[in-house]
Amino acid sequence: MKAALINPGRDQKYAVQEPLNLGFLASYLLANGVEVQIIDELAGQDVARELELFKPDIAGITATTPIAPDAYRVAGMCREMGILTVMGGVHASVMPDEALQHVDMVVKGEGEVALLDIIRDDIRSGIISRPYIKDIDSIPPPARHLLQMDFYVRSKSRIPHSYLYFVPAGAKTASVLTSRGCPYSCIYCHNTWRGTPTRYNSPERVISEIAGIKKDYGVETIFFIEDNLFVNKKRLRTICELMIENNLDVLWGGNSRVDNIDPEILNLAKKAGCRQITFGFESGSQRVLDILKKRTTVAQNKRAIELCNEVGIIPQGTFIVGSPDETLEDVRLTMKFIEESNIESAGICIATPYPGTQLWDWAQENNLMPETYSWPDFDYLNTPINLSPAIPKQELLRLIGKVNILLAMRQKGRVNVLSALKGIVKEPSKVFTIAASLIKNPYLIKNLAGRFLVQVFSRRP
Ligand code: B12
Repeated sequence: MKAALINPGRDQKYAVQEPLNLGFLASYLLANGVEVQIIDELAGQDVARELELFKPDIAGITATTPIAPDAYRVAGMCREMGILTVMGGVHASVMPDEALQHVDMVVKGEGEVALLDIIRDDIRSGIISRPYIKDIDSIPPPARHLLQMDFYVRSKSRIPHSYLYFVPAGAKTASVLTSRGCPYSCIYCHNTWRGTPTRYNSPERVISEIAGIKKDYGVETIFFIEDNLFVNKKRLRTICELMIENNLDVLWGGNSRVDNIDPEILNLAKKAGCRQITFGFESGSQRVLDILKKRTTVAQNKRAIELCNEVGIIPQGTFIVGSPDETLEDVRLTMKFIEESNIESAGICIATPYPGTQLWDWAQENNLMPETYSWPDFDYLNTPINLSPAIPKQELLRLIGKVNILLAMRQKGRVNVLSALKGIVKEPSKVFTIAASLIKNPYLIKNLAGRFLVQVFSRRP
């Protein structure tokens, strides 16, 4: 039995990190005797050509919401070739009926066991879900040898302004996922682990996986992509101690909530190579943090930045504007927070009601859904649904542009004009795309100027 796992999509802004989800599915299938290939359209592979060569019995496609139309296009191609087609991932999990119109089968939630059952039991149609895997050490590390690692380790050079801010220019990078789940329930978030307890890989497994990646791909930096690396401090402490003991010599970053850190864990993490923590700050307005059910305070946001700066870890983070009932005054508080906090790197996005989230339900209940919308617009800046009618979207974009410029001005380090120009020379067609968007929405000018400046000034390693 041969299975092809496909990462669809052509918008390379999404190609920051390797699709570890397909890596996990592949390693689980391989361990159970299935022949597997991963085809990564986002990394530039030609799906039709690879399918012709591999001739799989089954194709499995992953998708987040903005990628869904690409996933459906690829599904159509697979079915035309007579291949049994299954879709999984966040979008198919929350919109299974929609996805089922394009494929033979949909997997809801965690995919390893479901996909193996489909193959072993020759299931050929319907919506399938299986209980979650309790011991995630039983899933082998992602089959990175099947991923386009050469493409992804160069992520920092390809996309210098991504959130991999701590990665020195030109350094090789890779990602790991060492836990599944999140015990919190912020209203803008949906992930496939909903309803399952948070599960962790053992510290020993984490160390051996990272050591293996270093050896196989020569990476100097690692990002832990899980929702919250710092939520289980006991485990993280052991991981840090083992990193130091084993002289792992890797610089790393990860995500955390602002209330999950303290000076002790930060000092140990720094010693073990931690150089960046990405926080979901979300807002400088307590009213908005409460609306988002974030269960954090503005004071905690401020303290997290101070603590990281004291220890020498870059506090990076994301902010949301345009949340339900947000007013211009709330947005101003967020801008003031960014101005006063001396944070160097941050991402700001417009509240986007992804299907499956409480925000989505809120938008439906309050009749805020437009008559038509398309999934690719669900990308944080183009959101087709305005959740805060008190602030026009153009005003939000104007304010985001202003903050981006402020952040760009703060970047320390050397000027990297050459790499920015190289980007334009490599893809001249981008100039036309940008011009078209600007004509449609002049407020984007400020935004782009800010992003361009962020790209031009990159932090000294
Ligand atoms: C790391 C990450 C990224 C990274 C890397 C993504 C990548 N290439 O994997 C980057 C920065 C590139 C990124 C980008 C984006 N991300 Co992101 N990201 C994440 C994060 C934190 C972890 C993803 C991950 O690897 N999870 C671990 C894997 C193992 O889980 P999984 O993908 O759900 O896969 C399991 C099941 O879904 C299922 N499955 C998945 N695919 C398939 C396929 C088949 C055939 C089967 C059977 C099963 C199956 O089995 C898997 C293993 O059990 C998640 C949050 C989260 N906790 O998942 C957000 C998350 C996936 N991202 C999200 C979003 C919105 C985005 C962006 C749209 C943001 C933007 N505007 O730029 C883009 C879209 C990128 C894309 N290619 O689609 C949302 C998706 C919401 C939605 N409805 O679409 C999430 C859920 C965050 C959230 N909670 O809101 N992201």
